[in-house]
Amino acid sequence: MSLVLYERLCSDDRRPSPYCWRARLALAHKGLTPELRGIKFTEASKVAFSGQGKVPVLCDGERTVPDSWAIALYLEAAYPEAPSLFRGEGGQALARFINHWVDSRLQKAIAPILAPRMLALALPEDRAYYRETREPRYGCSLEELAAQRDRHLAALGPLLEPLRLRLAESPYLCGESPAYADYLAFAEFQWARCAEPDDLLGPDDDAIRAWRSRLLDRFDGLARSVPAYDSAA
Ligand SMILES: N[C@@H](CCC(=O)N[C@@H](CS)C(=O)NCC(=O)O)C(=O)O
Repeated sequence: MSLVLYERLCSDDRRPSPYCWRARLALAHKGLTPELRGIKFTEASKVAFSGQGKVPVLCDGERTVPDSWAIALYLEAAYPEAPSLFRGEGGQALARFINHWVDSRLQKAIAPILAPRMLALALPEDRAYYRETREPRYGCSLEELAAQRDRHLAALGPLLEPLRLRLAESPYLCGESPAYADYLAFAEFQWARCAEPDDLLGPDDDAIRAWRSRLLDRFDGLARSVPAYDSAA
């Protein structure tokens, strides 16, 4: 059966989207290796067959699944023999809670720091679209947003406290080995790694840094294998 993952494509073949990293890591957790197809910001029509225009979209044979959470649920149901993404009903419910926390808090804190960087990371033909869609979201130009960087960085620190506390207790959010809740949070740091020259973590964040490093190494270094921002040409 053919397995294809449509994901965001940026310049130099970079793939920074955190939503798409959720799907990449969920597939790796299940031991699956999809064919990757890059979609530019201005190519939403190329995934219109999925009934919407966003990525990730997974195609597994005849089956098309848009949305990272739906992809995780699909993989868990379709590949029950492979390692579980949730480890049971309670684990799935808690992963969904983390999904909401990441979408509504963590990503909202990280995105204003990374959005100005993303302008350069987007393909040249996508930059006008990126500016037109993101500036209304932040209510200012991307250059003004860049000037607010220190304020957004300061707001991120306290928000990471639950991660700091949990990762001081355990190598992964999900215990001795990672599962989908880990990938949800880690994908935001993977986005930062792709888009941002500086480490967003502070001096008190060694436990988060060690967790991030373990996840970069996971699956034969899958997340580490893509270029970090500072190795940009
Ligand atoms: N709820 C969706 C959100 C997906 C999403 O927003 N993906 C971004 C990846 S860059 C996207 O396609 N955005 C459309 C755009 O930027 O125009 C999920 O979890 O997969």
